[in-house]
Amino acid sequence: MQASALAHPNIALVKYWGKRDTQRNLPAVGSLSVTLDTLATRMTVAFGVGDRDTLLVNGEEAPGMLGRVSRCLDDVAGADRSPVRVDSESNFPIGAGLASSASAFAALVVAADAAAGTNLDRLTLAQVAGAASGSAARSLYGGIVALDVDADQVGLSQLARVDEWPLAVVVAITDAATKPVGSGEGMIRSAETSPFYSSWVEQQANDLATARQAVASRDFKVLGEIAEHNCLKMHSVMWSSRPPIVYWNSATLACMESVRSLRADGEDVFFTIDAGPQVKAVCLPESRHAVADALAAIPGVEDTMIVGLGHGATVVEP
Ligand code: 2P0
Repeated sequence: MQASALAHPNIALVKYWGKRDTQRNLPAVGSLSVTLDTLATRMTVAFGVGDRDTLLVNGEEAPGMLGRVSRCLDDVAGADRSPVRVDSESNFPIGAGLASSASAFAALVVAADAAAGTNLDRLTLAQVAGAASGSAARSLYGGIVALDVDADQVGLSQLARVDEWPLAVVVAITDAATKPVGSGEGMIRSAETSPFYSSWVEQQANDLATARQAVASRDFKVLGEIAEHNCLKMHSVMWSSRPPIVYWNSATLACMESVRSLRADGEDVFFTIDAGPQVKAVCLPESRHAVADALAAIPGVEDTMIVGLGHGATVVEP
């Protein structure tokens, strides 16, 4: 009763920020993302080990995350399941705005399903992962992915496979430390205090429709315009929350400026930024080296990585 799964983080181009139902962790808005390759979380789940659930993250006990993990395992295998030992290994910084909870919970549900032999379909696994961490639902799928929300559940669709539109993403790390405000707490604060929150929610359907159409017609320019606009709106909601939620540092701003100037020089690139100070520059593959070189030269950029688009979470050999 043991299995392992591998999942990649995903980066939203149209963002999820806000919850319709905090109890069930139902997003207030739909979102659209790209699943990455290279960065990955490998999760091993073993049922029937010990007399209580245990969780190791990169070899260290992580009691703070255990409640969320145990509830997610209940959703897959039933509350009467036996105790579980979970081992999680990620090859990138955790809790720093690189979507580590997305790859972690996507890998967790796939490994738990295989270990318990429950054989749930992909959409159900995505919904279970999403109940633990909203963005994790998207990492069950590869390439370009849309998450839609209706009154009481999320739906997912793959808009383009990896080989259908092989975009590249340059990740610029400007501070790998754990973020000061977690996403879940930040979303609740924004809904309660930002005067811009209701407009953010209202406009999301339009942004999603524009981005979906841009993906369908492989229109990189339109996709970039809507993604940057949507990202800046989300951060405006964060900044206008009380107390404000500011994830950026001066290198974050310098990277954004550099992306604009690369674009003015003819490179096909746009930026997006999540709940952290890292900048993700999405580009057509032919622009990736010029973009990575420019971002790496910015003072305060600690590291850059060039990644492609990846596949959805899968079972792997233990
Ligand atoms: C996203 N983020 O769409 C947005 C953009 C961060 C900024 O989804 O509370 O860890 O666990 O459902 O999925 C990060 O939030 O939040 C996130 P919970 P999650 O990628």
